[in-house]
Amino acid sequence: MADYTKMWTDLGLNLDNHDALLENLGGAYQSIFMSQEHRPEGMGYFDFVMSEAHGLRIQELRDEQEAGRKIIGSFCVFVPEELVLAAGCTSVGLCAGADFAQEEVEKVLPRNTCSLIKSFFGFKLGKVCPYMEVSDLIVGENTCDGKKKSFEIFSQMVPNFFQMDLPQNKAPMARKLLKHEYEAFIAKLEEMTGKRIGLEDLKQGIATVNAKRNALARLSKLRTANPSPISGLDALLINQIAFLDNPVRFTGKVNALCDELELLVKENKGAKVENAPRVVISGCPMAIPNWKVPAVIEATGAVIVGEESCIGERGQRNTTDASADTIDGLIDAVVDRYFKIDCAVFTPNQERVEHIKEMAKNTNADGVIHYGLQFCQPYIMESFSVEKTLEKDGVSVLRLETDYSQEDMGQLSTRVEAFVEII
Ligand code: BJ8
Repeated sequence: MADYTKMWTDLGLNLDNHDALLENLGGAYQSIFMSQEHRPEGMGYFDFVMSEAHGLRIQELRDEQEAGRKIIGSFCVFVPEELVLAAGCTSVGLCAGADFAQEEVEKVLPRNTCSLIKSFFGFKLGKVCPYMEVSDLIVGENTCDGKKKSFEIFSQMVPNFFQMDLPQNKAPMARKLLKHEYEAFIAKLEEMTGKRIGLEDLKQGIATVNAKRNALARLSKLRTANPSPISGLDALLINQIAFLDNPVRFTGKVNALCDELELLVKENKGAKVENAPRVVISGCPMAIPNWKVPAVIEATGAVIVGEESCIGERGQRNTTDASADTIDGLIDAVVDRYFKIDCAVFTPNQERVEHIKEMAKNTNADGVIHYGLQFCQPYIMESFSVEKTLEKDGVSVLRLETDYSQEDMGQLSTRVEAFVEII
């Protein structure tokens, strides 16, 4: 990597902390990703993006900023990238996938807060996240109680914060609320840029994001082959990078990778052996660099064939209808697309369990591993009904509850190995 010390200093990062984070991250990446066998050549691009995630990509964002674009950071797949792009801004997902500065975090948050929330507080307090620091606006959403209440504190730590209220059910009034919130978000973006979003801007924003989602859907479909042409770890990595990379370039690279995977499928070549146990992973989002549970699963010889997660199918499936010829019609289409997201903060949330069943069937999975982050009430509560409903249908389920620490690795491996043996 080139020397980015000046850029990191200008962004206000704590260089010692940041060096420690990068060293850790680099080591984990080498041992988890680069040690895999039979990786498609197209993964080279995604390895490169990861190696430059705090370097070249941040430089690009700063160049965009100099050219007048605003950078919008967000934590949730309910924040529509279509609207951000239509406003002439760039969207970045703020990762929250590793523990950092835990002692500092526990001075401002209760200990029994989920790792994901603690993680973004740790990145902020430890001054190690260039994406957070480069963002002109950070959007927080009222989803689970943990995020909603912690944003009251977090919003005081950043210069420009926008709170988005989200519905908790799928009633007509709830849809009205979502539309109201998206209109308020549009107004905020327009105020920041000093420009109104036009019909063509929004059409273009929708087209760019639809193309990205179509490429990711193509990748998902290719994983239904036996043997699957790509490991679950690599597919997860691509889904994680979807939140950081330039969307047009990313789409091109995913499609190029899919061309290669199509050939591998024709030649019956896979990331793992034919008939390897096939697993769908379902539950809390896995933000970069949270690779712990997938690494444990694939170390057993099993292959992950789908992620029912916001960093995966829940976040990326369904495109937006771009056929309306008024701004209001297009905003309605955006609302309709996002209103389908079956996050566990919604109640009731029967669609999610149906979606998991459908994914298990379409991917020919032998079992589902439900991944719940400790203290995440929405997903852990739902995991009981997910298990009951799927097992009634003959699908084996393993419920895991964990955090970002490495302390339970032994116990996790034992449980996952035992599960993989019986499926
Ligand atoms: S749409 S899943 S990205 S809210 S793990 S912080 S739920 S206590 S992240 Fe999410 Fe949007 Fe829903 Fe998706 Fe709370 Fe659970 Fe922590 Fe969580």
